[in-house]
Amino acid sequence: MAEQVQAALDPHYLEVLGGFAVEPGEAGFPAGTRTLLMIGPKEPGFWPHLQTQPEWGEAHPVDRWSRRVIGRVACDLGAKALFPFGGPPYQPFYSWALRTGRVWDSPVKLLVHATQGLMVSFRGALALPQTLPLPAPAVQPCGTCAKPCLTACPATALTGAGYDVPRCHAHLDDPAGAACLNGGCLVRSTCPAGAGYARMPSQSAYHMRQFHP
Ligand code: B12
Repeated sequence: MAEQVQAALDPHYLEVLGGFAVEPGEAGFPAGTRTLLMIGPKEPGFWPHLQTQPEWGEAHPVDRWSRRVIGRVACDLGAKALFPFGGPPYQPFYSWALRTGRVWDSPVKLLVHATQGLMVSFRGALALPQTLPLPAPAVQPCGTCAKPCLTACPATALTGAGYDVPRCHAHLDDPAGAACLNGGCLVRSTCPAGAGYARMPSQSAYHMRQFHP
């Protein structure tokens, strides 16, 4: 079944980033859920693929594409699809990610993944009625890291003290914030753990524009 899930995701440049077992009757999940799998972009190729899809060019293409594609995969597998967008209220993707043992909170609080670093993000989750074997827990990459994330933010908006959202927006309004706006958050892109993750600058720029229209 685990192979079947990944095989269903492969054509869409998506992958299982981690999962966890859900207790029978546990609150906060669709009835009958026994396994939750968290799904994110599989690189290289995710962004160019997305731009060939019918949703591209209309409003909120990434979320509408995620709904269609992950929704269909869920139907085919007898699962329920859950999404990080569409709130408030929001599904607690951040807390779920911590529960996988493959994603952690970083020194700047954003989530960090062993191979995708601070660039980790989710397009959806699959709530399955079966108890499935899960991706093994990984090693937190920050322990041995020099932690450049702590000092990378030119506006000191995202640091070990947390995330000052108004300060981040003010910097993005200033010409000095062009590098962040056009190439993505410098804190996220400085993460050594994510250095091998082929996220395209145009993809980061798109998400920054969503965050800061
Ligand atoms: C609302 C929201 C925001 C808000 C407010 C964040 C806040 N202070 O709470 C704003 C608009 C500021 C925001 C910004 C960003 N966000 Co955001 N956001 C969300 C969203 C939709 C809901 C969070 C929530 O309230 N959940 C409800 C509570 C009950 O659930 P929870 O999981 O327990 O909530 C925890 C998180 O909110 C976390 N948290 C607290 N403060 C912050 C601050 C930040 C920046 C993040 C990422 C998390 C975070 O602590 C909470 C308690 O454990 C989630 C998706 C989701 N469904 O969870 C994405 C999510 C947390 N965001 C994400 C991302 C990618 C971003 C951006 C980096 C987007 C971008 N530009 O590309 C930016 C940060 C700007 C930057 N420097 O680049 C990712 C996480 C990536 C990561 N590596 O950690 C998520 C999971 C979305 C996804 N599809 O993957 N975000």
